[in-house]
Amino acid sequence: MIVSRRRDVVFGLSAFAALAATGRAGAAATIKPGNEDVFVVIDVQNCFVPGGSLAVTKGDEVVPIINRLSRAFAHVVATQDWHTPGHASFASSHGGKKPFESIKMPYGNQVLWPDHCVQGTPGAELVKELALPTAELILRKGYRKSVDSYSAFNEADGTPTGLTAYLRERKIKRVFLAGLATDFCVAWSAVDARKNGFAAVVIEDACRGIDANGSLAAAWANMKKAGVQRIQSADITMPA
Ligand code: VGL
Ligand code: ZN
Repeated sequence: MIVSRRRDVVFGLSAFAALAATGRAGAAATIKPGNEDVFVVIDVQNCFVPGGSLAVTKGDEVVPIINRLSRAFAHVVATQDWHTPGHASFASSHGGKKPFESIKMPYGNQVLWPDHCVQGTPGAELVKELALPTAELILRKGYRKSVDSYSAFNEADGTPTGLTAYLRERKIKRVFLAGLATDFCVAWSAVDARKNGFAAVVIEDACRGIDANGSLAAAWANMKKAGVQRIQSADITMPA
């Protein structure tokens, strides 16, 4: 029958269109953020996008995704990696060490990085195209010269940044995370969100990773173990 065959073709096309739009068959936006949810946008700074001193491959691609997603959230927070000159996480602060080597610090293992996100420099500024008009807080971290802070919640030696107290006081229960880099500041923030008693959800396609020495797979394993949920931006219900 010609009519039903034509219907098949039409259905086939729309199913294909849905797959193309979401990357997954049958995907539907099933998560609707509410008043107890916060969107924490991690370190979308000039140093971490192409052209920056610690550029994350395709790091700039997260910007339009994050800008769009932010409209789905009643509460938005952004973070900035905010190091002193000569910071302990810089390879240049340790004679003979090269970026991506590791050293032992009193608080544990420390990967050494190229100089990046130095306080007050253009590289430390949020990417110009990042548009978060409703953001309620911009939190800076990593500003103690001898202690790194990948996490937005706790410095590498455990010292709280104040974000846990802020979110608790605001009655936030669940933290959605996106930004740069998946395997360092996003992952550590997500795991610490769990440790501090929040539900944590990482929006994978709104992040990009560094993936140094297998760090991306290790980070996802750590996050899974900590009870972090892994979703895609298409899972979030957008306002009309
Ligand atoms: C980051 C390495 C060093 C990040 C910050 O934002 O993921 N990575 N500092
Ligand atoms: Zn840093």
